[in-house]
Amino acid sequence: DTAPAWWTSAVVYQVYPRSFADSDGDGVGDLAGLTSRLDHLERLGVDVVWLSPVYASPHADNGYDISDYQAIDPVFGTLEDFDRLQAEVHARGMKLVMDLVVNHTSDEHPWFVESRSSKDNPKRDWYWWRPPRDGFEAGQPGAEPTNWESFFFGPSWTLDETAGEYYLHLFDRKQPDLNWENPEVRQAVYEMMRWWLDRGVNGFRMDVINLISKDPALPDGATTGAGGLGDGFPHYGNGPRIHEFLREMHREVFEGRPGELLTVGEMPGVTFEQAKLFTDPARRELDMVFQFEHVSLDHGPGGKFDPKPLDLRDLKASLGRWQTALGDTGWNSLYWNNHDQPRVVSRFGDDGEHRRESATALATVLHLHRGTPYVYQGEELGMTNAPFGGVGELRDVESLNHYRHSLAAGGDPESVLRALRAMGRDNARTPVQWDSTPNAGFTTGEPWIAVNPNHTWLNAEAQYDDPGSVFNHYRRLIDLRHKLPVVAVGDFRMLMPDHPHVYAYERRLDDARLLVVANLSGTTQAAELDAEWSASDVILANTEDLRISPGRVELAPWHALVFQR
Ligand code: ISL
Repeated sequence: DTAPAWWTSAVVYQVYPRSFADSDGDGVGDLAGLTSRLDHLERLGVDVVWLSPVYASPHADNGYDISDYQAIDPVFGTLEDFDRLQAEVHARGMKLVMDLVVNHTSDEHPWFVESRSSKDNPKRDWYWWRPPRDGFEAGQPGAEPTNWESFFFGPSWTLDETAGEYYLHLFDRKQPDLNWENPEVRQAVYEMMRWWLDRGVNGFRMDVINLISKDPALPDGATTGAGGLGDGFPHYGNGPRIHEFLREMHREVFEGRPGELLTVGEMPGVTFEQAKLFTDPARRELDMVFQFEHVSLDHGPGGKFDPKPLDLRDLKASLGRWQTALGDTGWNSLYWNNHDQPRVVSRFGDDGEHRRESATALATVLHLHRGTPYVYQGEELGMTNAPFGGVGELRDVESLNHYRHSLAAGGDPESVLRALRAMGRDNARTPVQWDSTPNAGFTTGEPWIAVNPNHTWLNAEAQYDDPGSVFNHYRRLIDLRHKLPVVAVGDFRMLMPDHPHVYAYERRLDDARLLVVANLSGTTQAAELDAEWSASDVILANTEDLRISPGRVELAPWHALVFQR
């Protein structure tokens, strides 16, 4: 067999550029700002930077609605700024991975502008156009070609008056879905990808890539209740040609390219059986995928905005299942956070009394699994959810649509807001907290979204020289992955699966063994250990207070220990 892939010992850092660092005082983060802060990433020790979209965009969904794939949006800078950033990233020995958003474009992309211009435009078939449902007039309620509900609420079809037809948008109406059945669409995408690779980028994070193959029959989904809308997922999630498309993309774009590249597919609703197929290297599709099972465990019957407390046993069962399923073939991505998820320390940890301990315990548990860890900006500082006062402080299209639709359906504004505060995506999008100055060192202007008031004490500057800080704990975890092959490629075995508060597992590679034991609760917990482990085997802990006796360890709230032999 060959050597393990380079990304088995790599850690990826996600930058959401709008909220990272602003160089010109317009209140929006930009490429020059990011370039000026690369020392932070180098200090942390990450290997790869994944850059959320910086392409030209009307920003209906903060850049996940692209109007030109080969231009930088002026709010972020210029192509020159991009080249400078890329050169600086590479000069620090890191790689740069771009966000690829090709399930949909912006409705302002020239492709869509042409497509909508008339029924016989050559690009008409680049998107999903359909007449009103049989027996309905255009615009009449229920006339949408299918009953599918959009991810961002309401129908996933919008009527275009020009030709009296509807177009499909699984997300916002400003994000029309491309028709991947059309080979011209696929070739245009591949050409654009090659252009970025030729420019020097090191791969792609592929937005909702498991939604690109739709069943062309477009059947209705089972109705889920909300205004008679239905769940279309079975007809576009992991659709009939998805593997064919990804293999074709691999062949057309990646095959034979020199250098170390990374491909990771974002895949809502993906199962581990499917993930194994997507990431089996022999199939030449993707290196790894983002799955969503573990970040759905606190969703209630009403979905993400009907949250319920996490049961740790569910989390262990879920992540453990994925470890086993992709144990021999395929590869896991490991993440708690990204720009769509609430902050993990507020969600699964304790962002009050035990903030530092819970942030470091959660990090320890995640990073020492088998897979490639992803750190989302601010996570390495233990940044928390934001205390949004009212709906006026929210910016995200998903949150605002949810608010509007819930109130229209008779929801109580205060309880809708409470759910948005807990689960809304804006929690992840408040500016990175660099220092204690009024705008946290993010901007000299008016930030596009409010800075979290806790930046006065929770910030990067306060953490660099504090050995016990969340930042320095992440640094040590990343270092462990670089140094220890057992972290990168060892086997995984879950321990104590039924314990409600302790997360424990073992990794093995030949004679090397690693043991992770963490108390993910606010009360003291005890765990039994194999008698051979002793305090002298501890290589990393988020406390100096070790309570280890032969065969037993006692863990104060949120304490996490790593043993190695
Ligand atoms: O966070 C979500 C809503 O609850 C997810 O469903 C999310 O929309 C889904 O994971 C897809 O996310 C990606 O594509 C979206 C974009 O808004 C997200 O920011 C992106 O990560 C559409 O491009």
